[in-house]
Amino acid sequence: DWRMAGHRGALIVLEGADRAGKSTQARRLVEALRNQGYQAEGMRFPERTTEIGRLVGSYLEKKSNIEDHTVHLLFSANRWEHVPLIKEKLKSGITLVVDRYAFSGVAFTSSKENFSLHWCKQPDVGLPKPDLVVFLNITPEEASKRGDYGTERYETSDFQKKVQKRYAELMDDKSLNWKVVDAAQSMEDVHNAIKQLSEAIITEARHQPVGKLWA
Ligand code: NYM
Ligand code: MG
Repeated sequence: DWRMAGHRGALIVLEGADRAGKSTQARRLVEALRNQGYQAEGMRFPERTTEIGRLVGSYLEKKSNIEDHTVHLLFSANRWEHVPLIKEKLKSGITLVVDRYAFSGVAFTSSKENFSLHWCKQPDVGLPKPDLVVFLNITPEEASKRGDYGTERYETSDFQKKVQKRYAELMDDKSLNWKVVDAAQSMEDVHNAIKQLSEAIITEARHQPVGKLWA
C-alpha cells in the first residue's frame, strides 16, 4: 500500500497568531491522518521539556528575563536540537504535524523594536524545509472574541497585530508552500480544509528529498 514504508513522511507546519486554533487543529489532523492509515505524529515549538526549552518556557511565563537576541537564538536552538529526530521520523515514513516553527520565531522577534526580518531568519536557515505551511488566518477582532489572551509574554493585542504583519511579509516568500486557511470558519471546516491540503502534500512529498529552509 502506498501509505506504508519506503516513502518519507511529509513535514507539515501550522502557523498563525495566538488563538487561531493551531494546537487543536494539529491534534485533530494527526488523529484524522492516522485514521486514514497514515503514520503521523505531532510536534510543537517551543518544545518546553528540554534544557533549552525550559529556559524558553520560563522566559515566556515571565519567570525570567533573557536579552532579546539571546532568547531568539534559544528558540532557534530548540528547533535545531530536534533536527536529528525530525529527519529520522520523516525518513521512517512518519508525517510530522508541527505546531509553530521558524516562522513563529521570526514573526515574534521581528515584532520587537529594531529587529529586521533578515536578521531574525538567519539562525533558522538550513532547517528541514516544511513541505506545507498552513497559515490559520484570524483577524485580531475575531481572535479577541475567543476570550482574553493568556498572561504569557507577547499575549497582548498590540503585539499580536505586529505579529500578523510580520507573518504577511513572510508569506510573500514564494519558495515556500504557504496555504492560508480562514480560521474564523467552524472548527470542522477548518479541519477539513487542512486535512485535504495535508493528504495532497503527503502524496507529493513522498518521492522528493527534504529541502533546506531559506537556503
Ligand atoms: N514563540 C514561539 C516565539 O516567540 N518564538 C518561537 O520561535 C516560537 C516557536 O512563543 N506566543 C512564541 C509564540 C507564542 C509563544 O507558544 C508560545 P505556544 O504555542 O503558546 O506554546
Ligand atoms: Mg499560546
